[in-house]
Amino acid sequence: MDEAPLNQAARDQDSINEAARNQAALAARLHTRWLGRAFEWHATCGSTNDLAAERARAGAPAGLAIVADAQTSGRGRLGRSWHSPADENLYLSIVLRPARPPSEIPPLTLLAGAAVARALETFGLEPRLKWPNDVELLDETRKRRKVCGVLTEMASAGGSALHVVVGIGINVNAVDFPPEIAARATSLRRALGRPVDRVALLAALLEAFEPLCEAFDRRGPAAAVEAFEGHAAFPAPCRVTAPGRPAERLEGIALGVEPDGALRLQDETGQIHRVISGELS
Ligand code: BT5
Repeated sequence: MDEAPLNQAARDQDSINEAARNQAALAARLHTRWLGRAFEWHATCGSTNDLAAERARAGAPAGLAIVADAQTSGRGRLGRSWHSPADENLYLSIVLRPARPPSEIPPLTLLAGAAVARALETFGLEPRLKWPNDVELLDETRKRRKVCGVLTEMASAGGSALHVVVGIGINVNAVDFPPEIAARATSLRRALGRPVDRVALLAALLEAFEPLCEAFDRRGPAAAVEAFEGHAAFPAPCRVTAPGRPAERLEGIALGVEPDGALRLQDETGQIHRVISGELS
């Protein structure tokens, strides 16, 4: 028999064992009441968001968390891809069932960003949130680099949200990035100069997110906007382009976030715009 398939089988088994160890380590140290109490840690999958949606459709409870050590088709917004190499980073999706109407769901992205920012602060970092779904760190030249992205997806029917999947990708121990993102990405390890325990980071994130989710259930988008603004730099000069239409752009000063989660932007004539979606730079 050929040796290569045997080696591959041994490596696959190692990954499965490692995933099981991580899942047990998390269960032992997690102090949440419901978020992440139901938990799956996979060696690999296509996208944790797809797996979480599948579980949600099958009736999974709010708070189910799915983590993978690697994703073969990690996704960003608008069909973009999320670089998801094995064993270095965190790829997490959480099933939520907020008691809020579908129109109030998009600000959950802001809320998740705030939870990530709070978790990163416990590691001594100073994260900044970029509307709507990026968490950034400053590098040694004070340039902002993306360390995390959030992708929120919802299934609704008859005017209510059936379930929401909040996907969070954090660059934890990655040192090198592919050329197309190398100038804009960073990791916790790059920022701190030392590796970070992914289980410890995950526990900090779930513990930060649980009370924010409860506040969101009670108060809706206002809770998300408040949490987001606590970690965002406003006012700030900015340019917004329409997704896929770089010629359509708006420049001015980002003043803050509206009660429904839209970005409030003042152009050079003083006119105020509400930006519902777009790319900020
Ligand atoms: C996002 O999209 O930033 C949302 C990313 C969400 C990823 C998580 S991982 C767990 C869960 N499962 C999934 O399949 N997805 C979620 P967007 O704003 O569209 O940004 C995507 C862009 O960020 C790409 O087009 C690249 O330019 C850049 N990018 C890709 N991978 C990156 C990485 N690892 N670090 C920093 N930037 C990256």
